[in-house]
Amino acid sequence: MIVSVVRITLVALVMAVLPMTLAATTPARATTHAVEIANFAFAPATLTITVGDTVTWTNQDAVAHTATSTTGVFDSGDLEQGESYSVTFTAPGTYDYLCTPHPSMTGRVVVLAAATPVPATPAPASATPAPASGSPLPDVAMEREAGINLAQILGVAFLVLGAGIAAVRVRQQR
Ligand SMILES: [Cu+2]
Repeated sequence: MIVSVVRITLVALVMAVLPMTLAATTPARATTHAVEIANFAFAPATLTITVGDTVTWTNQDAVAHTATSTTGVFDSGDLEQGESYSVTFTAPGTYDYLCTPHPSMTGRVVVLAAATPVPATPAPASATPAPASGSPLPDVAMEREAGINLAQILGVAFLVLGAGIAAVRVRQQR
């Protein structure tokens, strides 16, 4: 009876650790996308990104512009020539924005949900931004993996400790 409880606990522990391992093997690669503000226009006017990505607007004009969400999600305030403003998008959706002093200047950021880890229908090669030839993998992604691995190790150590305490209790009850 008690042994079967311990066994169930161990199975539960393994099931708790497995998703952590899977998550660590498929790290999301956050990207930064540039939108130039030049000649009273946003370029690109429509930008499609993935959740977790960052958009950086940079004003090239001598006149001050803003990147202001039409739904109040973000507002750069006045960007003088050469100034930049960044927003990291954490929720999927369509984000329309405009320049407050020049409302005819409009733009849109489409934020897609994170890519599904199921590789049943691989995306066409053209959809993947081609990395510059010979460029190494981004350091950011590697650092991120290392961070998750540390968390995993701590998590497993914690769970093993818990299982050990459970085993000792079983022994005491006998
Ligand atoms: Cu403007």
